[in-house]
Amino acid sequence: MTVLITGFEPFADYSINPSYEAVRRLPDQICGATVVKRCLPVVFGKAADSLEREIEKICPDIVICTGLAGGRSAITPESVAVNLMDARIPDNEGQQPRKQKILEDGEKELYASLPISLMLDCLREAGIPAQQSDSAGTFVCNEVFYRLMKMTEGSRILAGFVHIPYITGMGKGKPEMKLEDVIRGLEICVGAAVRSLILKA
Ligand code: PCA
Repeated sequence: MTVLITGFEPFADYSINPSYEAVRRLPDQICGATVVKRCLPVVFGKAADSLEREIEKICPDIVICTGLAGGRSAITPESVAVNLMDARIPDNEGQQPRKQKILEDGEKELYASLPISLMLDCLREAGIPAQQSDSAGTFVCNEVFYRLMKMTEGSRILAGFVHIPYITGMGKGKPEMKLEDVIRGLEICVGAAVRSLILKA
């Protein structure tokens, strides 16, 4: 079994992006599955195009994309992606779409196929703050999430998005989590997805 997990490069004024900092430190095997890690650009269009190419190349059974949601105090698996790009800040190539659809004829919403409740149970059991989120925003993370769900629609691939909080030293008064806890949290999310797929087989 193969899991593709992605984080993002830094964006806005941040010098690091904790999503990729955590992703790149994950073990190469989790619950017997091979873990492939990639870093996506914070650029509308390009991030999802690059994800699509990786999915075609790697043929993963599970895809988990992760990104930073500064200000949140828990690991937050996202339930739903919306067909909307509305950027409050420019992406890393200066694009700033306002009130635009991702796919002209696409559904309004697409739902994650990851086992979110199981992931939340496992995270909480390990003492890691965790909560379902019902909004991945309207920036690059949501676009990647929406296009990921479109790409994997009707397939057996389990896919979805997990937002993570600031890590220690980044929050400037906003909630933070230790990098080790974010890594452990993502490892738990991957493990839960792998086990649920094994149970389905
Ligand atoms: N967070 C941004 C984009 C990249 C990232 O890590 C977002 O939530 O859209």
